[in-house]
Amino acid sequence: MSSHHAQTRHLLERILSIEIVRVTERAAVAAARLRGLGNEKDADQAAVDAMRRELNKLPIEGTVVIGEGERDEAPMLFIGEAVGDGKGRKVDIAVDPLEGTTLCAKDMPGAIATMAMAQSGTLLNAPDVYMDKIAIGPGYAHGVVDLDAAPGDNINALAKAKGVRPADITALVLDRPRHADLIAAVRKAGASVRFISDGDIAGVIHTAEPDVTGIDIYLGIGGAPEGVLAATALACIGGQLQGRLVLDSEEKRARARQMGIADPRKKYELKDMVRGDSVFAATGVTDGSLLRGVRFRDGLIETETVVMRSATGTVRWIRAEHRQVDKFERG
Ligand code: VTB
Repeated sequence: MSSHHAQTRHLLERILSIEIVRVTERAAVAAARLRGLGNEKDADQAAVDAMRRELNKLPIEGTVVIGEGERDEAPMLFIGEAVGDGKGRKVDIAVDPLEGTTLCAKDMPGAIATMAMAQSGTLLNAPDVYMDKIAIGPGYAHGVVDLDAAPGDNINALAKAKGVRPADITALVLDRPRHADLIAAVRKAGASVRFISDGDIAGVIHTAEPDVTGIDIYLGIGGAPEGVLAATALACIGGQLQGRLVLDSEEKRARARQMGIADPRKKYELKDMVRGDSVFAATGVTDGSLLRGVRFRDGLIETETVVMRSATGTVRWIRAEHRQVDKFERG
């Protein structure tokens, strides 16, 4: 590639990393209009429609590799859908237009609109199934914790590496019956468990700043799409993440095979989920621990977004005031 080419490519990536902020902003605002109305589906659809509209304005030839459902289901941003104006760079797109639909419908903390963009062919193409995950922040030797180690051993290893007692370790876990054994084992090792009802992308991101969040490790089974999105964030801010798809039926294994997954038991490292340069963005829908939610004021909409680039590790927090409210919402 000529240096001129390399330069334009670089420039384009830099521009795109700001452009994607518009995408999550609009999805967040659309969903926020339906906060607290008890209708998860409508809120999700509103976020999807806004996200698609904005994605299609980007100068990219994008393919959704992490999305919601398959082609013939509800008109979601489906896996395989082409997005962008079709004229720019080929990129992989991962979306979770409304992460925490229940949180939004109940106007509870932590709903976000999120997406990631990466070099074409570099994101794990995961079906919409569960993923068993383990994540810690930056600064530890690789492999200090492991998905296949006993939870108690992971807590002890992490405490030792951090130079604290297991009692000083806090694990974040989704509050689900399926985690009963995991929770018991973590507590038996002496660590404490903090629960979230939804929203494990933010949960994984929080492990990167234990001093601020009080969270040292994320453990348990959540969505696979959320796992890949969290991986794109950690690829920017550092930290370790391992995941394994939960392919517990022949139907799911067949679906995974079709997406190119030969080994249904494969343990994915972060670098297997995100193999190239990526950009991650999230905008708050409801107020949360990661981001402030959308504020509607007289003639003004306020949003807060975080956008990260893996190539440089830059993290930007963007507080925006949108003034042409009608235009902003109509697209
Ligand atoms: C998690 C969480 C999501 O789904 O992935 C979780 O991050 C896992 O699924 O916000 P179950 O709800 O079936 O346990 C969400 O809670 C909702 O999409």
